[in-house]
Amino acid sequence: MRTEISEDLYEKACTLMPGGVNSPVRAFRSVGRIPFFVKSAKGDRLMDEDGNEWIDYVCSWGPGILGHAYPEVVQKVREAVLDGLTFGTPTRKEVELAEMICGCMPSMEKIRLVNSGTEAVMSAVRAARGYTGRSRIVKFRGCYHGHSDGLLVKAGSGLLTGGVPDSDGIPASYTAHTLVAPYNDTQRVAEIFREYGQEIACLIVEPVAANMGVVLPEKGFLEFLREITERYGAVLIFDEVITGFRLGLGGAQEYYHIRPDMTTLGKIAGGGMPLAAYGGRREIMDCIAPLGNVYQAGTLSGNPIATTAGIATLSVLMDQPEIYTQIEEKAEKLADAYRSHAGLWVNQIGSLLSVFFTDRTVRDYSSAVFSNVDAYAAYFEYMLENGIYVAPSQFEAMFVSSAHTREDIELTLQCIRGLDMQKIYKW
Ligand code: HOZ
Repeated sequence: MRTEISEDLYEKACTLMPGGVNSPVRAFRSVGRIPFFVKSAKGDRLMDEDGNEWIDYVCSWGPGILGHAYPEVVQKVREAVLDGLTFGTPTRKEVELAEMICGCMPSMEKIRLVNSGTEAVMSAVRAARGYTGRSRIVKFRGCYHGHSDGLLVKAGSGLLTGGVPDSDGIPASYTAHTLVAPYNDTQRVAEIFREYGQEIACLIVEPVAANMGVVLPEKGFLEFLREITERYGAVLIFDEVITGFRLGLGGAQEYYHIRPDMTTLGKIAGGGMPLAAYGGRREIMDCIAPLGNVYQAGTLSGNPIATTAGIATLSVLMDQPEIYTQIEEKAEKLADAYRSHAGLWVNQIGSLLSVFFTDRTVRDYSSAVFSNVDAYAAYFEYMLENGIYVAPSQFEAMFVSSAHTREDIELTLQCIRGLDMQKIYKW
């Protein structure tokens, strides 16, 4: 594998950007190597500056459900660009995309388009606080909801491997209203509500956690969250930035038949462009300016190129709903191959999966962090040497797309079967 050009770029990048990157996990630090620099991508393949090519199971951390450079999406974006890049005015496409999203997720009676998942969550929490007139929020240990101040408490994703439990630069007063419970622990949630119930504005949860690796909600967990938030008049927010349009057109809320009060979306909703959304019950959304006093705004919100990519991507998924069964089947095959090895725990749902380097059940943050991250790093290196790119961290998800070909899935299966666990674990 040639790495000279990526090495040079990385050296220069490190003089210009913190850690040489624009988002921490991309620096590959938790797998103990330097990152490759991608030049282009097509279908299920990534090509780097040195001419290496990988089968990609990161898919830009989720948006790439159709693979890279999907022809219809690219064509629509090309056409849209000629009409102008940004107007800062309402457009027809915003209305079209809003209608599509609300049609897929009926719990979103009204929606606001923003630019990133972080912005969507931050705004949803503000709306919930404005609506209820309460301050406290409940989140789960290991669930990641973007990097806004109040939510960087026991968060997942890069924070699990970055060596800092939470973030510097956040005054304690900003997180004083954030209460944290272990994922899947209904008893602890009940205790929190018994103590603070009348002060809780909202409870936010990834209905399938995917930022401490993939962790599934246990039977009754989401139902319990629905019931207790309703009982105490708190807003239930489903963070579906990853699961939205990934587990199906209706996301995790359709999959588990739970109607949250609010939902946050990103990734697939923008078809690979910076677009995210939050929405929910009409009376909550009507608290947002200019109708109400909860302020939230953005110059590039509802950007015409991003809405075009979103519309094009969702149109493909709506026209070909069989994609969901196909990508789930591929993910199941991969999961089965991993499960044939001792010393691994696999969580999989739809086209999302994670392989944890532990033989214990992974059901929450404490069990996830029990994984052997050195073994994960050895596995990552082995996959890379075999032309396969998986997440450069134990605590992220593996994403399967409609572009993963039968041949590439077969190559991946062979590679998984060939894993030498003695070597990986240095047994
Ligand atoms: N927050 C993303 C992982 N859950 C990482 C995004 C990126 O580095 O691009």
